[in-house]
This record gives sequence, structure tokens and C-alpha cells, in this order.
Amino acid sequence: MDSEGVFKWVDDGLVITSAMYSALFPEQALALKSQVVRFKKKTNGGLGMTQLGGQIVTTSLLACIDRCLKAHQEKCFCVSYNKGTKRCTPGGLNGVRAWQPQALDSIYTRETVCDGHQPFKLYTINSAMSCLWLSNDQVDYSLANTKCTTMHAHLITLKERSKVEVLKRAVSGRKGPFWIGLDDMDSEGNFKWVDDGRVITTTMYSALFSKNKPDDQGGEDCVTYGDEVDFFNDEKCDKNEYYICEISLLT
Ligand SMILES: [Ca+2]
Ligand SMILES: [Ca+2]
Repeated sequence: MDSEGVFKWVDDGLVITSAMYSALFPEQALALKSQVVRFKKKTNGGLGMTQLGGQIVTTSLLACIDRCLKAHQEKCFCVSYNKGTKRCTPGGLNGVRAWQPQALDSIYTRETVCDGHQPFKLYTINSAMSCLWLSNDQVDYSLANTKCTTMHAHLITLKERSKVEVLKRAVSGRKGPFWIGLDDMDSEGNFKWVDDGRVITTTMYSALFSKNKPDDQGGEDCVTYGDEVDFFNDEKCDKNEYYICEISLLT
């Protein structure tokens, strides 16, 4: 509400998106796309941190964080900011320049929303991991997409088999079905992922669907998970179902 494109949690921290990078850093944008991070005030000094680049003067703490992320991308792990002088120092980990925050500087360190913070939760199985949030409300496919987007997320996509296992763990004990981010609305039988618009691979197609699915009964274009034990099914997109939002993690 305070600032367009900058989402904040109401409890204590700042939440900002780095999706804005795409315009400025097209190459690096892929790695940071959709990543939602927040900077939380640190109380025990700047131990273990190093300075990235020089000090700058910015109009606000948020501008300081924005500057750090834009200039240093994933290397930006912290900033120090002095409210009085508006002096901003971008910081990282394990750099060569020693970190010497001034007495009146406050230090803020980066964490992803999935580091145990609501509402998203990190689910892992072996090396596969996903940052997911399961809805408690039931809405149609279009609104589910919108709701995920509002949280700087997207409906879950499953481009590797290992992620299906993560999904199973995430929904265990929960009543479904859930919308996932896959539909053939544009062209019948051509199922595409919502995050990048790519058509599903034949490998994943056969991994997800049993031989009777998808069946497009009466025009079904949107995919759910979990309506028959552990099956994926195409459903009418205007049905109200639960849904699963995902934040893409840095890889
Ligand atoms: Ca269809
Ligand atoms: Ca169906």
C-alpha cells in the first residue's frame, strides 16, 4: 500500500521483490526472478559481514535495500543504514572489505520469506525443495492465479519428478483437490505452465497424468492435484478449488 510493487508484511519486517530487476539486469534477472526477500533488523552488530562497494546516501532504508539488491543481486545479504545521515552501506558475506558499521547505524539482514516466515513454508525431500503456501479458500483457476501473483508467487509448477514428491508431502493430511499452475486454455491438449508459458514436456506429462487423463470432459482446461488419491486431473476452470502458490527459489 505504501509503495507500488513493494509488499510489506504487517508484523515487523520489510518484504520486497526483486522482480523489478528484469528491466535493469536482464541476464541476472533469471536467478532472482520472483524471489521474495525481506530485510530484518539485526541486533547483534555486523559480525561476519563485509562491505560491498562504498557508502551512499539514499532517501530511505527501502531505497538503500533496493540499491544494494540492484547493484549486487544475490551477493547483497545486508545493509547498514543511518536514519539521521541517511548513509547506506551495502553488505555481503565473506568479502574482502571489512565491515565497520558506525555506532548509530542499524543493520538489516536478508532472509527469504521461506526461512520459516508466514505464510510460505519450505518443503524439502532430499535435494528437491519448494517454497509453498496452501490456500484455505476455494476459488476458480483465474482467481487462484491472481491471488498467487499478489503474493509475488505463482501457482505451483512441476517440471521435475522430484517436485511432485515435495508436493505430495506438502498436501499430506490436507483435503483437496488443489489447482496447480498448468492449463490448456490457449490450445486444447497443449498444457502450459503458468510461470513461463512453456508447454509441459512429454516426460512430465506422462509422470503426472494417468492414461485416462486428461479427458477434457465437457471442456476441462485447468489441472488439479489430489482429487482421487493422488491423481492429476483436468477440471473446468470455473470450479472453486483450493490452490497452491509457489515462490521460485534462487538456484
Ligand atoms: Ca482441455
Ligand atoms: Ca478431467
